[in-house]
Amino acid sequence: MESSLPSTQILDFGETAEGENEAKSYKEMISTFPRVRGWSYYEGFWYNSMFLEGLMSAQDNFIPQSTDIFITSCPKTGTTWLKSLTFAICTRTRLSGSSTSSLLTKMPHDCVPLLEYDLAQNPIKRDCAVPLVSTHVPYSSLPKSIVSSCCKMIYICRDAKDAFVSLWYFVAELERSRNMEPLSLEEAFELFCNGISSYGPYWDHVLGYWRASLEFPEKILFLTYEEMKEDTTAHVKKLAEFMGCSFTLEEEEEGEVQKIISMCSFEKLSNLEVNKNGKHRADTSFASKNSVFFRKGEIGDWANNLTPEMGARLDDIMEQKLKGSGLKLPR
Ligand code: PAP
Repeated sequence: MESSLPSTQILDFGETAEGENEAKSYKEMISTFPRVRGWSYYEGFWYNSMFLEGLMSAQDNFIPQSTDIFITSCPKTGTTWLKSLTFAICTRTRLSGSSTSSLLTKMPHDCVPLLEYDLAQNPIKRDCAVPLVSTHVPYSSLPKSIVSSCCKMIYICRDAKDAFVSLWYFVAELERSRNMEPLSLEEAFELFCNGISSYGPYWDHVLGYWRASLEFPEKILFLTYEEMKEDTTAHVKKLAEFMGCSFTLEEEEEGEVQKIISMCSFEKLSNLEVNKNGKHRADTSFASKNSVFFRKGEIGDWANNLTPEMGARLDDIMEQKLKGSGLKLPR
């Protein structure tokens, strides 16, 4: 998740009167939606109002480039890592000699724009040479212009327990930095198990992309954080192939795949000056430290935070919800 935002935050839809009216009408519509804590319910999912306005605007206005590739995920499932890998893969041929990757000086979220925030409206300011757009929007609510296009999508998901724990730490950290009282782990867990979390229900988010990936396997690549961790080399090659920029034999012999893996590793990225001390959306009222996007980067940290009973409860929920789908998430 890009950030937890005050629900009253006003999205800047541009300076035109038309843009202002549009923002106002989305706000009016959102104010009529069911609401729990900071989340509003729309088309079967829970959203922070800020991103919901962006989504509604994107549904009305966004037109993808035919070459766009969408990096899709529910919050805290490996987005930052996937953004950095795909960015490094598709920009590698641009870099020659003394050039260095932007990933060394910009945090991955600042290298790949977020549909429901950065690109909520067209025309937009973006580096059109980088064909990457990210989104946490569930498959069923993606703008029709994306779904009906030939654009490819890469989806990443993760064990629900680890995703929940990662989300809880992230939101708690952001809320503390805004002098807000964070939800307790137990309260947040109860809500999560009832499907109430940013872009949740988590299982419906996963299932939407899973089913779409079965229907359109050439368009949607479905990955898990755990399998990426287990064999990163094979997955980086798979990503490049899927994105239409496979590594050449020469590149492989020169260690290009390993260079990308090492540049995008948790250790490398989390120790860069920009990610240790930089700020994300620094000039906005909802700025966050880049470091909040890099916590542990491990599989199974849930066990240090949830009781075995809580873990078993969420596993059972996931099993029931995914039953019959053919998908088995790591646990
Ligand atoms: P986002 O939805 O806010 O973009 P996202 O990147 O999907 O967050 O998830 C953050 C998780 O990815 C964190 O997991 P943790 O809380 O369990 O530690 C974060 O540490 C982890 N992460 C960030 N960068 C990397 C990376 N380069 N390699 C592996 N894991 C990473």
